[in-house]
Amino acid sequence: MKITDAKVFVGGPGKNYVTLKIITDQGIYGLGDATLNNRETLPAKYLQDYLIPNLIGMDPRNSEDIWQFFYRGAYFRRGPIAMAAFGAIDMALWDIKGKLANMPLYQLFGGKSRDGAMVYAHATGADLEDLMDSISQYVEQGYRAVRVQCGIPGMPTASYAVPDKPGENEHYMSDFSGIRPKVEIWNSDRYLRYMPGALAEIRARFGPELKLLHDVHHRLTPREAAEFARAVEPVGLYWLEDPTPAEDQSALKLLRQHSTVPVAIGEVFNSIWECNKLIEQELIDFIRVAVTYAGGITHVKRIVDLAGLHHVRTGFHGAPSHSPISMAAQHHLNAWAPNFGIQEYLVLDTPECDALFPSEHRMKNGMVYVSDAPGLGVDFDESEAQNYSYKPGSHPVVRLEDGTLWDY
Ligand code: KDG
Ligand code: MG
Repeated sequence: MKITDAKVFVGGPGKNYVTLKIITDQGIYGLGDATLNNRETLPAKYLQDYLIPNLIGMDPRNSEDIWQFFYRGAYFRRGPIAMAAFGAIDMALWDIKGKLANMPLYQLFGGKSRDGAMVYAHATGADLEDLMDSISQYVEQGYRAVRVQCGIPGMPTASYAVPDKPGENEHYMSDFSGIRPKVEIWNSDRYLRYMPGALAEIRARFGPELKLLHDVHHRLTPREAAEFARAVEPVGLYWLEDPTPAEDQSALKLLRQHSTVPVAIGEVFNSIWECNKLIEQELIDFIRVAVTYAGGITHVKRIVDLAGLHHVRTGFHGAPSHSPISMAAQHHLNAWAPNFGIQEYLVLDTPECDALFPSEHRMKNGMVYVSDAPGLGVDFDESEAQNYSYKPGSHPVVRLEDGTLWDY
């Protein structure tokens, strides 16, 4: 069996998805997702210029050797661009393998460990009352877990994942006004004074059963993060996400000395080499990698197995950065993983998105039910794809009130 061709598409409804289609001499094709939010053209170019010319003629069944060929064969290894490109190839090869075996991927991993996988939604508010309304809407839809973010009084601009005005959407999802970033102003002191009380009010309003998650988005110093984690301990968070910038991994030791709040990290990690110390030293409780930028199913499955040895559960990244193709790969891993925790779920379930990526994966009452179709169980409509093209976009940058650049 041989790979005869591979094509890359960039674009999508309200997003720039990077979709790879690998075609074989037996009429079976596989799909992969190389979307790297706001840098989408780069993995696409890496695929087109370097990886696809090598891929043609290879036997698609040898997904492990192909992964090793690209990873070990690249002298300058790792990084999100390369790992997103390898990840897309790997997903597509697993898709082909599943179709050859006529089995859904979770069967090839070891079968189902659960019927449905719990997901969490993003509740967001310009202020606390706006956030309470947003949480109520998700609770009414049957969600059992919600990430909660709200505006901080006195902050000169909206902060991370918070709309400017009540009722609007969180703005990081859809800023395609160009490649020059907007500026958000941040003040850690105001955040530290306000947010623990706001989280306590949310807990009081919604009771003990609702799982509450909160994302600090890398903005605190290690000492501040330890103070915050200790302050929010009575809230009983399901997790505290990215309390500090992820590069300084020893920062979490200080937090651990002062708090037992569960910590979730890893959405910006792209290899097991960024996860292994945090996992082995049991400094985190949830690993947040995604099959997209962390080298596909082959590599993420290794991370999941390592995490399982150290009581670390999965909480894969699932912001709209990912297309329904990598989300499908995660649905299969979530159905299988013995150490599954939760799945972030922000697939844009619009008619346009469903037309571009038809699939039988279903979300109901805050649970995802994986499709039994062979392979990934998601398709890609090339004629629909002709309706979309690349739109330049950007994440905001963050500055302190005196102009100092801070972590987004
Ligand atoms: O592209 C960046 C977003 O995916 C990120 O800001 C979302 O932090 C995020 C999350 O937890 O979903
Ligand atoms: Mg996050």
